[in-house]
Amino acid sequence: MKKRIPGYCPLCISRCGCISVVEDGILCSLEPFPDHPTGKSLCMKGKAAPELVYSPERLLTPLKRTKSKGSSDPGWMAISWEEALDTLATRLQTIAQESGPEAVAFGVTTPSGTGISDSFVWINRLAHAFGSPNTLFATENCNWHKDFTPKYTFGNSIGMPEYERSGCILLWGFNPAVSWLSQAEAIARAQKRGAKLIVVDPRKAGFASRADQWLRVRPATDGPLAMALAHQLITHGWYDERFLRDWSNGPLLIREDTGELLTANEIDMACSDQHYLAWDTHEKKVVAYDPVIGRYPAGHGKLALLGKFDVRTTAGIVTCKTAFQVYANACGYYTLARTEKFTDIPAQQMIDTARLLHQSGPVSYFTWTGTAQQSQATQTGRAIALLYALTGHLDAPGGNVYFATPPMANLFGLELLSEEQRVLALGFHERPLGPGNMGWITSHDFHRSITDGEPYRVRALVSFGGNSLLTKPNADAAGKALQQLEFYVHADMFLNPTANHADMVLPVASPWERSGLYPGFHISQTADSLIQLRPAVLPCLGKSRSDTWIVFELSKRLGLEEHFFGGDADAALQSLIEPTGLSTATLKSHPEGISLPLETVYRKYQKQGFATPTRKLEIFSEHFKKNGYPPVPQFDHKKFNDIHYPLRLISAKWLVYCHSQQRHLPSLRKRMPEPLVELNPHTAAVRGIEEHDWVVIETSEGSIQARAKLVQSLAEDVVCSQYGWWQDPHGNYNNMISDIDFDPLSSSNRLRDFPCNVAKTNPCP
Ligand SMILES: Nc1nc2c(c(=O)[nH]1)N[C@H]1C(S)=C(S)[C@@H](COP(=O)(O)OP(=O)(O)OC[C@H]3O[C@@H](n4cnc5c(=O)[nH]c(N)nc54)[C@H](O)[C@@H]3O)O[C@H]1N2
Ligand SMILES: Nc1nc2c(c(=O)[nH]1)N[C@H]1C(S)=C(S)[C@@H](COP(=O)(O)OP(=O)(O)OC[C@H]3O[C@@H](n4cnc5c(=O)[nH]c(N)nc54)[C@H](O)[C@@H]3O)O[C@H]1N2
Ligand code: SF4
Ligand SMILES: [Mo]
Repeated sequence: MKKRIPGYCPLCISRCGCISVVEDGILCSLEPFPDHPTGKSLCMKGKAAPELVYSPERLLTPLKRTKSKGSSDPGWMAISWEEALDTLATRLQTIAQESGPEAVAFGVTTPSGTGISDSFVWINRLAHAFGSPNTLFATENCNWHKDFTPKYTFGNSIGMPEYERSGCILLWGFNPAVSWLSQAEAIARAQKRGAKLIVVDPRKAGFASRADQWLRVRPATDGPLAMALAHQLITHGWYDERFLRDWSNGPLLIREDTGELLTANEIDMACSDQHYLAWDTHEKKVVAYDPVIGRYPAGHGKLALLGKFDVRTTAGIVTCKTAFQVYANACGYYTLARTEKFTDIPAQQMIDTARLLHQSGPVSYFTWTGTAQQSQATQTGRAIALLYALTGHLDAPGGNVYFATPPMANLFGLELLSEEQRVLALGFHERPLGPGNMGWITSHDFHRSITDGEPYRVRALVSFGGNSLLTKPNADAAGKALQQLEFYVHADMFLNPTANHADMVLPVASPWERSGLYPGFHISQTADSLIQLRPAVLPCLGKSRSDTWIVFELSKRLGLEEHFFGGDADAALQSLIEPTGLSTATLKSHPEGISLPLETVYRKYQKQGFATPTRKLEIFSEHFKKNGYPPVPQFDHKKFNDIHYPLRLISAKWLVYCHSQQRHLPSLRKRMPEPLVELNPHTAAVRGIEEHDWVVIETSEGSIQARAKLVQSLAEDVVCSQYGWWQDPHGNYNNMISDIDFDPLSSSNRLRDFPCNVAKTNPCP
């Protein structure tokens, strides 16, 4: 009997609506689901779902190690779930009693490139309920810079382009043609309708070849480029002065001597000390701004957005500039001539791009890992966000909008961690504004904790997927650290090099053997209005179980049922969706999803302000300054010229695979059997390299091999290689990257723009 069951493919962020075709209890194929807002088409990974489900390499029973950690064969032995979960719970409790719950780290793979989104909230909640502020996650190199860093500017994430109404779309270090199919479709439709397209990418990838402007930026010089474009907009007057005056903190006065915001207690003014000051150009005197209510006094004259003013304070005359002037001056450093040298972007192209931004709005933008995996990612993200702020299109029709999404209960559980436990997150003291805030830690801090006991020793890891040896920098050190862990349990569908260091592995059901909830599909209001409970279309294979099941079983054994709805996952789900007014029964009877009557409200800041300390869009971040970071974007220029090696190494995603996964699925491997490296033909020729030759890529940290792919459009000093290969002898990209050069706020790594060289070689056997 053939069944066609609606759902969505959860294997990546695109979450394409799909129909699972099941015949006689076997998953035969996945088909597109054109009525679904993300269901127009599926990629080859989605179509290969049956290969994933029935892969002979699936883990189908819990296993425990019988050989020592040093030996190449772990000597896996099958055990029962009872034994696995009992052992796990006992060990975790013992370690927590002896060393505190922070000595147990949790781990989770990326929801943007796996189906872990089905369980993400419960895994994080488990860590927090247990008392651990340490969850190892990819965030600093992944979503942090689109979802969290922008909070320091917009008080929110970057939002989502409203493609249906955008006049100009700016894709910056983001290649949706490979990484987010449903967004790519929306962009293609917008372009057909006449929207202009600007792409900033060292590679002519995806939409770059169809763009009105493709800016072939030199890797990791995106910050200076954004500042230079902003300089063009400001000097030509191509910015939304009214929006910036009314809704940014641009008018607030900054003392020239201290670089700090001038406050009301510094002048003889009858108002609260907490007020800031701006310059009234009519009255030629300061007016107080109350950040608590987010207002200036009624009836004030026009506020100065640019300019320098002498203000009489109780301690004498103090020269001040507006925050916007401070920013404009910082942008002014990035003249066309200077920026051309940094970025390799011709001066005329910068002017043309600035004009396009000005003339063809509303502008929307998206940026992702091209700008995130840099050692100055925070300032880069700020520079791009501020450039965007100049357009005035944030949360406006056709701009980057915060669509209305199905209301969900927040069960992430950060509040379950006491304040004392929260600040114990590894790396939190060094970077209090970074991912430690959310209970997420980096591999660098994790490994230091294991090997050096700094600032204390983590003794155990419970990881739900992930393959950090392949996906985080400095894999050699990572392997050594994992070997020193007292107790490591890894839950996964498959073994991988990281899991091979585990003491136990737990078999996880594939997404087709479990259900998953998705509240909002991101790419438009229609998509974001849809809430869908994807049903399991098959029973769990072997003894595999969902991550959610593992979490809830563990919660019972750890005595944490009170935080896990008595260990009842259905009750938990009902709680999660409570604010929507829907029941799980209703969602179950509508596997195609339910569209809620949600409406976009534009420019929400006009009612509620921005969720920032000044309640305005923050051109100037006092919060950054207080924590030792530049309050307006600033870059270390030495980094742009630190080449001891002649070439600059970058990496990117490929359509065929997600990160280190799927190389064992035959139909995919056939399409991309070996790792590739993209090189300019001239760079290749002077080294005697021809198309398809084996090449060795070398950095100060290590080397790998890959097949040459000659790409005329790539700059001569840029090399783009793949990461994530391990069922292959040619080496691990991330072993060529050092983990000590990272962003000082977020700790994102220099996975792009690493100095390297290439040479012709013979492949290893
Ligand atoms: N050089 C370089 N390195 C990079 C990147 C880059 O661009 N360049 N990108 C970075 C980015 S953006 C990210 S997000 C990280 C990703 O880093 P990781 O999260 O380590 O991702 P994967 O390599 O995809 O590892 C996924 C593992 O989780 C398992 N898995 C998949 N689905 C599930 C599930 O539902 N449950 C469980 N329990 N396990 C599951 C898979 O079988 C696999 O073993 O890599 C980063 N590393
Ligand atoms: N097929 C597939 N899809 C995926 C994933 C996958 O692994 N495979 N992973 C998912 C995940 S976890 C994520 S985070 C997203 C990521 O999605 P994207 O951010 O789109 O992923 P990338 O291809 O790594 O990077 C985007 C572009 O950045 C460019 N780039 C490299 N260095 C620089 C630079 O210095 N400056 C600029 N401006 N650009 C640069 C690359 O050439 C690339 O075209 O994709 C998700 N979707
Ligand atoms: S792009 Fe491919 S892997 Fe990602 S959700 Fe769609 S079909 Fe699945
Ligand atoms: Mo990611």
